[in-house]
Amino acid sequence: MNGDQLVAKILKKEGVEWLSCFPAQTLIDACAREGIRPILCRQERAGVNMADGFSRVKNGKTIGVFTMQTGPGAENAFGGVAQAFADNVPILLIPGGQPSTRTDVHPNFEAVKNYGGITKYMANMNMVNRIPEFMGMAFSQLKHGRPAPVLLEFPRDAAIAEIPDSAIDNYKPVTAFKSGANPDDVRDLVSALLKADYPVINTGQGVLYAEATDDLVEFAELTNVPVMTTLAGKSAFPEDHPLALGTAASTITLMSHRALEKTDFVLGMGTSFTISNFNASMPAGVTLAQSTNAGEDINKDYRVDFGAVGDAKIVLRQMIEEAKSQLGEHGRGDVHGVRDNIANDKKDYYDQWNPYLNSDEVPISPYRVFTELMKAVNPRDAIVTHDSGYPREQIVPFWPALNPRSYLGWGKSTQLGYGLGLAMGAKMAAPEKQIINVMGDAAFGMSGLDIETASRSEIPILTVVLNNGVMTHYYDHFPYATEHWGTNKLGGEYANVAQGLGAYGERVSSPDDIAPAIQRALAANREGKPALLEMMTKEEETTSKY
Ligand SMILES: Cc1ncc(C[n+]2csc(CCOP(=O)(O)OP(=O)(O)O)c2C)c(N)n1
Ligand SMILES: [Mg+2]
Repeated sequence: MNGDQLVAKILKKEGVEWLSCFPAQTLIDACAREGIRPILCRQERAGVNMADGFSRVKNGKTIGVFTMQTGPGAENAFGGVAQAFADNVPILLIPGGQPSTRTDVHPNFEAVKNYGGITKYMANMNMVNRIPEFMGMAFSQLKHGRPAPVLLEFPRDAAIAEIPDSAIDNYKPVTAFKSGANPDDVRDLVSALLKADYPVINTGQGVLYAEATDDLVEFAELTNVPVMTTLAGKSAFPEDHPLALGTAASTITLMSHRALEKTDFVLGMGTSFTISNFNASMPAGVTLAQSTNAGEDINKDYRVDFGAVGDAKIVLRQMIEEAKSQLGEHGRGDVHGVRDNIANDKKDYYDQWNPYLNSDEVPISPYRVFTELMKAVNPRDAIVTHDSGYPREQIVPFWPALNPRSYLGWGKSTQLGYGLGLAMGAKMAAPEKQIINVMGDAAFGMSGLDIETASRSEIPILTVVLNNGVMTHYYDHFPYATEHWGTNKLGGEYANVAQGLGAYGERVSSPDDIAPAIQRALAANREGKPALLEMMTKEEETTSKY
């Protein structure tokens, strides 16, 4: 066999059943022959985003793979890889590479020379007999430590070089090994948490990757500590739980806001504790504790007083045992009136926001769109994601994430257009779920043509475009250009575009028409067709910030 065939067979052994791709790349055909379904995207960034959405929903247990040609393919994928790197998503990139006779010649693009800042490991897989070694290292990097993209540049000469068929026999799929924390660290952390007056837990996506939601619920109930999530951690704790504070991102629930005002102790569970525009800041002067499997993130942005380094599930089991040894098998009751506080804050929150969520305005309020979506689908059976801009700001605090990965929160980088590929990758990972991505009109412009990928490949997702004809609030960033040139404005008929790309498309202008239009779109999805609903919305600038 040749190098391509060997890579394809190794991918198969690693559990890869499909890959997103864009040619010219001979690996695509080798994979197809191994029964790995190739899904050809319309541009590389969307293909990378698909691999990313797949890895997220699979919690990195199976890895999303994207392959593309050397030169333009490798160059054009950069944005997608940067997004995955910023959000800590494990994906495997296999760009073609210059043959060894053409390296180090201007202006040939060499991926390994250019991707260093946005991958955790990369190599030039330049000798056919080293393929198993490189693939093993790549999968090991993907399954250990802080998740991130990994890149194997695969030059043509290694791809066509022959190797005995037996080369595949010795390849063993990578096992993910895990570790817990130092028991003394766990004891100190739990002791301090139990002594605090109003401790809260801020949960990140480490809990999702460790599949530790049940353990987190158990610990929270045992100790009666309320739980908020970061943007990436949204869905790691059920948002209908009496101890749930909701999401604390750039926009934040009132329950999270008040808890952060009151607290004297925050435990960051499975989080990098990154300071970002899209995460709530931790209050000054409170005791901080942090648990992560990436030791390099301890003390990165916040100096912490207590730490527990390890896999979130193992650490939570340790914390549960420690809490039981201090409190007894049944834990402690509602020592700080926490549940009533949350219930009261939640009532205040919805008293304030129900007028927005039930708005009858024309043009339509985006909040009303979310309300109708929440009524039309069971959030437990859905995976929802936003795009960059006000759609994210507006949906994040209100969409109820009730089970793990039912919402994909993102925003360490905030690339417009990411949500579409992400949603398609999520559908590949969870075909039984109703996938919804909510994007603005500027976001659609970035990636909308990949609706055709969804039609052609029968990936039936629902895209909701909030078409307000502007980039919301951008008039404020360039007032002169707005007044004289309309630089904040956009135009387009996106339902028509979607129809032209083979999807079900419908434009909705009146609030009364939202619910029936959603039903028609969901029906199209059930028939295997992607759908796009173009909601003619107002430029709504009000967001849940306190
Ligand atoms: C690739 C990229 N370029 C620029 C930005 C900055 N940005 C964030 S939101 C936004 C405008 C979004 O407008 P739209 O999609 O119409 O959503 P709206 O906020 O109007 O609902 C821009 C330009 C970005 N996030 N990504
Ligand atoms: Mg807009």
